[in-house]
Amino acid sequence: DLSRISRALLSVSDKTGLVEFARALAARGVTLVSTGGTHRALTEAGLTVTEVSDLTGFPEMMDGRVKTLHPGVHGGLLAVRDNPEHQAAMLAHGIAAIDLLVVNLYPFEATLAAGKPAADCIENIDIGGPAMIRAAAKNHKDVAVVVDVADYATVLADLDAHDGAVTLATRRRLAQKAYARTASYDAAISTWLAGEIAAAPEAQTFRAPVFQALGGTLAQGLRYGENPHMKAAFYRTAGAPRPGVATARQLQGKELSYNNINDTDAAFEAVSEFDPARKAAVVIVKHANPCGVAEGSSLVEAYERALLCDPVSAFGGIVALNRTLDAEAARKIVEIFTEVIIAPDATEEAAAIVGAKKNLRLLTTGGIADPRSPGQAWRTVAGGFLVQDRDNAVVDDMPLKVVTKRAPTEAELSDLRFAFRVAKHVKSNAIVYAKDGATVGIGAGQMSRVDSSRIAAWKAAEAAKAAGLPESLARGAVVASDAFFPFADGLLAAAEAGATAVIQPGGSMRDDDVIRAADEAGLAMVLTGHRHFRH
Ligand code: 93A
Repeated sequence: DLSRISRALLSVSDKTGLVEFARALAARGVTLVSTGGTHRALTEAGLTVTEVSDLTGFPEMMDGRVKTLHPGVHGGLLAVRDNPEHQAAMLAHGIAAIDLLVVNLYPFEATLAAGKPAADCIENIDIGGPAMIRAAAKNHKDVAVVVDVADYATVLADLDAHDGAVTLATRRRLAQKAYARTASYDAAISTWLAGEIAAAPEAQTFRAPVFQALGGTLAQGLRYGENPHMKAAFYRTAGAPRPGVATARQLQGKELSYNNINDTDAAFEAVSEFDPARKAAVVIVKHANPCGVAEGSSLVEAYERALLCDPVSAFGGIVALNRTLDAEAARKIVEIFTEVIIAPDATEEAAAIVGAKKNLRLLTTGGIADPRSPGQAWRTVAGGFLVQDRDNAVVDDMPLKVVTKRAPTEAELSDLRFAFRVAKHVKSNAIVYAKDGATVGIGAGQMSRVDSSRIAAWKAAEAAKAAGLPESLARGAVVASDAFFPFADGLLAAAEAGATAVIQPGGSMRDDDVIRAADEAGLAMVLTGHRHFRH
């Protein structure tokens, strides 16, 4: 396991500690070989050193770009010492074994950090150094490689402890460190080049930094971002494609905007929660929140019921469907101004009806997305980004716990599940009223849960007025909350509005108060044990 060091090749840009180390090696009988600048430094210190050109038979050339790239060097590093054929090759070509390689690389990172021009950075990309380091590290069974000034002492200590040899354990450790160094070196170069490419004027498309971090392919250049003063682009991530806005086919209409894409995604992800084999479902989205969700025996019925929830907000909204868009539904949807329709597919007749509206976009996805599939979601924060699993929890998989004296009826239970399914797609604090498989009031994005409750109840009353109905749509409805009620007040607001049953995760310190209030109001309440925060 011991490898005696007879010849060392030193080629270093950072000459810290070099002379002392080389002197110590020479004192232990090691023959020294080195490249131009290193050679100069050592001879000036009075040491006897062979020039690498003596090994290669070539002078250093092309501004030093080619100095050690030669079999005279690489043969000496790579030859397997106990392999007779390798030994014969060394003999035949006059190659001398190199037992110790000491290299630190052209200072690429420091040149970059100093803000030097690109040409200087390029010139500081070391080629021969990494080649030698990788060769010596590969052959660490016979060769020791040092890439860090801090390891000079390690090597000397080994030599002294083992009669001029370096142990296999040390050689392996040094080899590992060597590959870590060449890997980080190349990564620095690659990152720099990626930045240069992105910054170049010929890079016509804006590349969001987040894209650089995550990788992906350009789906669409965007005119601007959330606001006109913000540049933007749309990228498709790598990996298994998920049916949705990124992979959809746009059959017609003008280009999607940044906000359209974001809203269309929210709408399609929400509608994908509804199994098309069971019922038709429609989600209408405004500003990334559903403003109406409904199931129906047909798409047109589902659409009309979804629209009833909040016809004012639905104006200029995004409509997502869980089944092939048919002519009947298309005819109804185009009656009001809509930005985007997204569906698994569209019949020819439906596409023609939509086609009469030049600006309305029609997107087909080829299927719906599996709400249970795993995946990840990213968002940026100042100076970093957050990664989390996508929320793939589905209410159908949650064991519901009845906590009130009254258990929900079958009809209530079905609506409770529907409402919780929708609440998952409403920004927190989310409160959703639902009745007969349709939302009737949605309270979204409030900082206080009781405010969301009040807004949802108020929306349900407004919807009734708009439809010319005498009674709030909240009357006889059920209500879902994306997270627990911290106090009874939010629940009482729902009871006051006329709700009969509640679904919520539970888990508040005051669950008992909330349950008591539900019992007093005659509500049925179930707990899901799962929260659906969406911030
Ligand atoms: O330009 S290189 O990539 N071409 C080479 O063949 C080569 N061999 C060693 N740079 C090369 N080196 C590097 O030169 C070493 O990695 C070290 O950083 C530097 C030492 O040069 P000098 O001894 O002339 O100061």
